[in-house]
Amino acid sequence: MSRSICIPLLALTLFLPGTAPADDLDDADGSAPPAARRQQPAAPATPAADPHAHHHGGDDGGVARPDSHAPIGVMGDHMHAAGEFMLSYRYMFMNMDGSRDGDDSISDGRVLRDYPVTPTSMDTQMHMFGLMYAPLDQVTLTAMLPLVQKDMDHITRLGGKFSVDTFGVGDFKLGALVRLWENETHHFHLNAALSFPTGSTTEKDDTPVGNVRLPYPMQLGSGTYDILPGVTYTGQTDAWSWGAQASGVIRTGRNDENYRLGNGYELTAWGAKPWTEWVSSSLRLKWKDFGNITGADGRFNPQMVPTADPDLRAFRRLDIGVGLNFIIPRGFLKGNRLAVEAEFPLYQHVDGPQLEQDWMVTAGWQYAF
Ligand SMILES: [Cu+2]
Repeated sequence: MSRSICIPLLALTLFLPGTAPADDLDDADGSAPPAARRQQPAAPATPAADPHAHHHGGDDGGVARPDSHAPIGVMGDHMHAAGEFMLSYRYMFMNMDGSRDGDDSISDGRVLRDYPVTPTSMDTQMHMFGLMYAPLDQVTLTAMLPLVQKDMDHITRLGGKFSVDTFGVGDFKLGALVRLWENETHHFHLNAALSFPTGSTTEKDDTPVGNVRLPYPMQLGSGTYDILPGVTYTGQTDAWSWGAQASGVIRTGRNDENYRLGNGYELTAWGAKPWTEWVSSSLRLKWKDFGNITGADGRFNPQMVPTADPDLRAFRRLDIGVGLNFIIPRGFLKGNRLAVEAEFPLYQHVDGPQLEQDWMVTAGWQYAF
């Protein structure tokens, strides 16, 4: 996946003026050692490619490139130099509207032929607070705490409508990024994290049958300790940057409600272009594949509503994402990053009936010190 994106990007850069030729000019007098050359201020459209410049941001005028961080929807994409901290906040909004079975959209009426109740739409909002700290150049530690809000609308076979919502802390994640290899252009690291079952799996709300426990997709956490392995590659030239990440979710055991959510994995690859010293744009593809639930919460009746069926949770989906990254280049907010990314499905398949994804947007703030 990374190859299909990176090779055209690399090929393109060979033909762009101001990248390779500029280096040749710098080399002409033969006096500037490579390290010194990298510190020189670069033209606005081709900021310096120093892999570490982005977090030093000292008095030398060097501030990070906007695209030295991945599109904001990617987690654990970059590492920090020893001694650095980074605070971050992300806001995510995900919209699901209408049902789907397999590859095809189906009407609510079609679902109501088999079930007395069907969900019609769902909004998921997440406030994600993050902290990064690098004890060593080769290791960056990460902590993430999400606040989750979910809203789901339903209709019944008899024509009734009702909504349920949940809000609270999601699953807390603690992880480490470990440098595998890097040179000036290419960087590889390992992602390893553990997800703690801090999010509730027993959320209730009012429904036509009383104040009852809500089905699987309305719960706030997995209820299990989950292992999150991954590997990340990023690359950068003066004119472009790109990257790819493979990550997985491996649930362990079963939760107190006697089930575990499906395991899954995600593959993503992106390319980004800095336009000025303070803004870059990105294009990304993301493939996500998650399985069904093992076991079941005995309180649910899967004949009642599809969301209560542990065998109707699996999905696989290809999303395209368009994003913007900003970094404030000077002034007292220098080094603050703002970013936004919107993602839309190009393809999705579900074990249905199940709600289908329509779009999601992620906006975030990051600051390293
Ligand atoms: Cu960071």
